[in-house]
Amino acid sequence: MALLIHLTGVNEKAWAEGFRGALPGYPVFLRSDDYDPKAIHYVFAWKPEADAFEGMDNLKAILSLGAGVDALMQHPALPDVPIVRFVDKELTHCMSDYVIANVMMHQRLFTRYAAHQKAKVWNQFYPPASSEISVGIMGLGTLGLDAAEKLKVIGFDVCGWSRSKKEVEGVETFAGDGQLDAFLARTDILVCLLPLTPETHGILNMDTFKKLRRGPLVGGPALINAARGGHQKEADIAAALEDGTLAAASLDVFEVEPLPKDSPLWDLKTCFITPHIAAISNERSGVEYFSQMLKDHEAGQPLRNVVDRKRGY
Ligand code: NDP
Ligand code: OXD
Repeated sequence: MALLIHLTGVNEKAWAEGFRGALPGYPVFLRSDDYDPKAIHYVFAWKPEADAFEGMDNLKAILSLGAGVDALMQHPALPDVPIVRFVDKELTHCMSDYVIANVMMHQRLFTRYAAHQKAKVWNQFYPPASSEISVGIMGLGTLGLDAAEKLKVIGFDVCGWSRSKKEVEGVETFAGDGQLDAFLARTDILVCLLPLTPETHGILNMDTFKKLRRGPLVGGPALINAARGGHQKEADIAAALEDGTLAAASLDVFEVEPLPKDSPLWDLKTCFITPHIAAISNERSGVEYFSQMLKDHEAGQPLRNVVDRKRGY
């Protein structure tokens, strides 16, 4: 029995130390350690290499550092064991902070005022009240629901779209492909918090942007994507910002990360870029969550927050 830490582009040593502290007596290996793959019962993974699971005949579960498991789901030799994703209060809180900050930036027309400041223009144009602005959240899961609840409390008119129908007090909900257009037609600020699956790949495209409401949000609708770069067609976002289909966009994720230096998005004044930092998995709460999960599972309890392989999230 052992836990292997396999994190690409993340400080594996720090996480391993955390797990060793939380799981006294339970062997925790780094990739660079000398270990027998047959002894590995759990792998804590982020963007694992193609040979990551080779020889692990006794694997019981894969623990995903990320809330999103799209990279794992595309692994060429993914073992047929349960995948546990990260569901965490702190991560959820951070994502809602990001969403609220960006929604309010667009509602308060900060793009317009930044341009005015640059041109030394004093023009008292009053932004619409939050109650006049409809925020449409794509994905009403752990993250989307929390953001929806908080935006509602601030006073926004919130609606949401998910795969299966949801009942959320004070939030108009839409479900499935059949209701996507109706959802878009009453949305001024579109927030993407979907998992990346074959169904949601490229969903943020020109056709989608053209269906958004052109109403109380002066200058046109805005887009916020904090989910995955694979959801967006960046050429369409650039074109939509240039021709006014979108007034502004906040992007935390990109088709290729880091965003290449020659991307036109860098130079668009109405495009707000952050480097995939909306909500990163916190080491302290991650170690606590996954160690408890491992201990509970070893004690015979079922795993929680297990990915549905068929749905892909
Ligand atoms: P959940 O699995 O809890 O929620 C996903 C939501 O999306 C559900 O409401 C689901 O519908 C809906 N959904 C899935 N497929 C479709 C579809 N085809 N059509 C309509 N709705 C769909 O995920 P989380 O809220 O925890 O996370 C969402 C994503 O956020 C992650 O997958 C990850 O990619 C991203 N993320 C980004 C971070 C960052 O720092 N930028 C940090 C953390 C996460 P239903 O409820 O019916 O199942
Ligand atoms: C995640 C992420 O999925 O950090 O958790 O993007």
